Amino acid sequence: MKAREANFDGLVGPTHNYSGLSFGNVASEKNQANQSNPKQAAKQGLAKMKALADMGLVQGILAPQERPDVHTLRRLGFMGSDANVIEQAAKQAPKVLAACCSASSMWTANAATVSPSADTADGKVHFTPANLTNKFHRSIEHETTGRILQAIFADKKHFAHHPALPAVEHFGDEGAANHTRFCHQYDEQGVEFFVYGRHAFDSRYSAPKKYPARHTFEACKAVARLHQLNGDKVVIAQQNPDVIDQGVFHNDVIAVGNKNVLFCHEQAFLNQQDVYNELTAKVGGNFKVIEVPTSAVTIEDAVTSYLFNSQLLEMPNGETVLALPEECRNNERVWAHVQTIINAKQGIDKVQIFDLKQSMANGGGPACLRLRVVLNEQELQAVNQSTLMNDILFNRLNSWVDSHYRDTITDADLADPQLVVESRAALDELTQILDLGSVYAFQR
Ligand code: SUG
Repeated sequence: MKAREANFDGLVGPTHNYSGLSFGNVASEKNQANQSNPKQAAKQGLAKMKALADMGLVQGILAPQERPDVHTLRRLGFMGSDANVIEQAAKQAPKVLAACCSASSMWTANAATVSPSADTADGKVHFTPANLTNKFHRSIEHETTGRILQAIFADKKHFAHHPALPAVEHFGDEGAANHTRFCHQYDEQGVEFFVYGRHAFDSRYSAPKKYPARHTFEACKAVARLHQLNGDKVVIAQQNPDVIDQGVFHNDVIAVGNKNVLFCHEQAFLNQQDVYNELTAKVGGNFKVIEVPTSAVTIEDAVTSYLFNSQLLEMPNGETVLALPEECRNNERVWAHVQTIINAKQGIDKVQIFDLKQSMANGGGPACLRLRVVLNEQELQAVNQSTLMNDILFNRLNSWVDSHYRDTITDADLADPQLVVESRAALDELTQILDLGSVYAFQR
């Protein structure tokens, strides 16, 4: 049965702000305490979703999470009314409050790892929400993420949902940001490519020295087991620790793949040639690597432009489009190399530029904002149809953003108890629009 790749983008939540929460993510650290614009952020994301839907692709929406996360603040000992909880946290632990206000669930490449039914032994699509243990503000996402995924992919005949891996550093899991699926046709069994930053149980292996390696080898193995993948169709590779130390905090900051194409930097992986060889052997003969040399694009260029945090999209007419953030056009070397790649006709036919500045300033490009789910026709029918983008939903969500979102958020605004009231009102309406049931109820 024919299958297609659907992209589920995270809708930016009403508390989008810059709190410098992600050590190792250069943009997050650099933009700390800058004023954010949640309304613009949400609209930039919606415009990308609409553009992909207009290209004839399946585009879904993942709802934001409830922030400030009063439920977590209560777990940390803040008491009283919701307003009291916020006020106390603002006074005693402003950084903890900021973490509990982050709209970071927008980067749905980190929501989960997804294996299509063609790859799994039981023929179901498998989902494992990522525990995101390395960053406190992200470690509080997976429970709600799981509920949202189950509200969208509800049919047990087609979809299998696992809880997140044990939430400790040994099993640090960042989801699809470190996972790529290669195949010839989407409906055929593919090769699932997992990338990790370090080994948790074996100190003989190298690891970054300056910045954290968020994802472990052991997490990759566990997800491959849970998803019942065939070992002959799995490749597990280590990210180059030196580039993690230069700000490449996820593999999707230095590599992206689709079907039989891997587009990556020459310094992306440890033992890079071995990785190519294993992928070539397992994917099959026409596996193609479009490798970018340091002489053309430095690691710093890659980190600031997010050239590789792009979406490699197969159009209905068979062409491949590379969806890039505007920052790539603003970097002369990167932009020149993009032209070289297109002219070389190596497997990328066109580029499409998106303005995602609000998300980029926190280190989130086009690829961070989307979770890929390959679905056959029956599975696509079984998806909650209210979450699929179309003209009507696009207009409805834009008006929803207009009526609920602020134009600015600064550090000081996070202490405003009114923010939780506004955010809840917005999400209550959104659960109706997207038909999500009571995904936030357990937090109230
Ligand atoms: O986890 N930034 C996110 C960006 C995630 C990007 N995702 C992928 N590469 N797939 C992170 O570092 C910053 C929040 C702040 O500082 O306010 C943040 O969480």
